[in-house]
Amino acid sequence: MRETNFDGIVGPSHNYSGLSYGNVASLQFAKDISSPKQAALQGLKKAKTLADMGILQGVIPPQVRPDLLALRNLGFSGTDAEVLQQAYQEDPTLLSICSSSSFMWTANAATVAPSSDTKDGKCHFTVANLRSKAHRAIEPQNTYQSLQQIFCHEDFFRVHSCLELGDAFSDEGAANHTRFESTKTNQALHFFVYGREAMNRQAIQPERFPARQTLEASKAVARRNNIKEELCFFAQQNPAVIDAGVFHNDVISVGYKNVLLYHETAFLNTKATLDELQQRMQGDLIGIRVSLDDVSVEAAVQTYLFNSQIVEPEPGKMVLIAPEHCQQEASVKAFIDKMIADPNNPIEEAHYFDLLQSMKNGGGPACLRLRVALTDEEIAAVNPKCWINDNLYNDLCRWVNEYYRDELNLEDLRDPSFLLQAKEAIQSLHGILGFTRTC
Ligand code: SUG
Repeated sequence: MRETNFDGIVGPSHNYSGLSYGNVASLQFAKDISSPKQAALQGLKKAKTLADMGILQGVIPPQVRPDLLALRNLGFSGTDAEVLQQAYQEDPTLLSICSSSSFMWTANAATVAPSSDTKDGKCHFTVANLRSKAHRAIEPQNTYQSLQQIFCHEDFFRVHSCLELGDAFSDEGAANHTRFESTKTNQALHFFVYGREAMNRQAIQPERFPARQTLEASKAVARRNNIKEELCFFAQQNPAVIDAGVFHNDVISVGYKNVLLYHETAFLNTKATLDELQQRMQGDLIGIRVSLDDVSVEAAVQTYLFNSQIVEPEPGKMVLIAPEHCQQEASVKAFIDKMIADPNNPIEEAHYFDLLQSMKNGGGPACLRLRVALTDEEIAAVNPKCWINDNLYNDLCRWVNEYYRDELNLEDLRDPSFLLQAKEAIQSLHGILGFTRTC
C-alpha cells in the first residue's frame, strides 16, 4: 500500500462569497477580490513540490461554474445569459452559491477505503453529499463522474454515489476521516470523527455553528465502503471547538500511518479517545499532543496548523506540509520547531507553502487533497494522465495562464462570456486528462 494524493485544481470562478457559516475565514474575507489564476498556480505548485519529493500525486479537475443547471433548478429560466442576469438581479447570493469553486477542497470529495481494508478486496469511494451548505451540495454528481474517470478500472475500484435521506446523513467526506496504519502489523484503523448524532436528541451538540458531519452518515459511509467492521472507530468532535470555528476535524487534528498530531481540545473526550485509539493500534500510536498552552484554538484556526499534510518521502522520515501562516504566528512556529527537534516522533522537517488564496476561504494544504492508499497494481490501473509529472505540470500551468483571470469580482460571474470561457477551459482540461464520456 502506498498513499497517493489527489489534489483538486482550483476553478476559474474561485471567489470569496462568505458562504460557509461556521468557517471563520470564509466570513472574514467575504467579498474580497480573488485571483483565480494565483489560486490555481499556488495549488499546483504544492502538488508539484510533493511529486518532486517522491509522493505520488494526482489531480482532480474543476467543475463548470456558474452551474446553470442549479440556477435553473432554483427557477431561473430563458437563455443562459438571461438566467445569469435574472439571478444576479434578483438575488446575487444565489449566483454566488452556484459559482463557488469549493470543489477544489477534495478532502471533502469522498471517503476512501483501500482494498486491504474492505470485505471484497476492492478500493471503495463514497462521494460526500456536502448537504449542509447549498454551494457545496451542488458538487457530488460531478465529483462522482470525475472519480469514475480517474478510478475507472472495475476490477479494482468501486465509486459509490453520495448518501441520500436528508439532513441526518450529512457527510463531508475524508475531512472527518483518518486511516491509521500500524507500522508493526500494517493493520489499518479507520477513525471517523463526527460532529453530532442526528437521531439522538439527548446527545451533546455545538450551540453556535452547525456540525456538518453526523454519526449516522459516518456509519453509513463505513458500510457503503464495505470496510471490515473491526477496523472502524467512531468518535465525536468537541462541540466547543466547532463553535470556535473548527468546522471539520481536519482543522484540529491530522493523522498519518501511526502518527496523530492533535490539539488537546479536538475531541469530546480527548483522553478517552486517545486511549482507545492507542489500544486499537496495539500501543503503536505516536500521539503528538498540542496543548492550549502551546497553541490556542484561535491560533490553530487562523494558521491551519492541523490542516497540514504529513507525508513520508523516505521510509520513516515524515515531513509536515504546512501553510505559510504557521511560520508567521509565533506560538505555532515555536511548536513546530519543538516537534521537529523532538526525536520521539518521526516528523523531521516542515515545508511551508503560500496557499493564501485558498486559505482565505478556510482551505489549507490538507483540504486540497484526497488521500488514496493504493497497491502497485491499482496505481497502474488509475487513469495515467492524472498523475503529476513535469509534463503534466507544465501543461496545467500553461492551461491556467491561458484561461484564468488575474482578478475576479462577483459581478464578473453574471457575464455570459465568463461562463463560455469556463466551459471551454474545462473541456480543454478534460482533453489533457484523457477524460471521456464513458470510461
Ligand atoms: O466547506 N470553504 C470551504 C472550505 C473547505 C475546507 N475543507 C476542509 N477543511 N477539508 C467550506 O467551508 C468557502 C466559500 C466561500 O465562502 O465563498 C468554502 O466553501
